[in-house]
Amino acid sequence: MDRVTISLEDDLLARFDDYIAAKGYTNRSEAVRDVLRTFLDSERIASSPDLPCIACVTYVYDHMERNLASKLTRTQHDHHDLGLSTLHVHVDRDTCMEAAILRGPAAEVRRFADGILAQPGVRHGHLHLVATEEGHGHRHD
Ligand code: NI
Repeated sequence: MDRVTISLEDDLLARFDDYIAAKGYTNRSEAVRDVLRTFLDSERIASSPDLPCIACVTYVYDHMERNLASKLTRTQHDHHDLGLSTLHVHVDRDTCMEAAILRGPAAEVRRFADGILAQPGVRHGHLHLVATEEGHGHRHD
């Protein structure tokens, strides 16, 4: 690991220190590494539609909303090659939350997620995309 020294304006550093304290970081280096990684990965994903990704799309919806549950199921079947697993939670009498784990090229995963999140009645949608390196499989032993 290389050591680098950077200069920051006082108010920018103060904002950064407030942020990392609120997030529970105990040192700046770890926080800077995480911020850089997040920024660079999102730039890479945005500029490389074919980049292999793993993703989690989460959303909340009302299962009594007309045809919505079957439309969401239809969308998932239309993209069965991208979906690895879906977790469904019955939040209360009317509300459901789903978390779908997807794997595929960044642009296709985003299109799939957009197709779900743009449905009328789907709320609190969020897509978390993480770049994976193809051919860098790992073992859990
Ligand atoms: Ni439900």
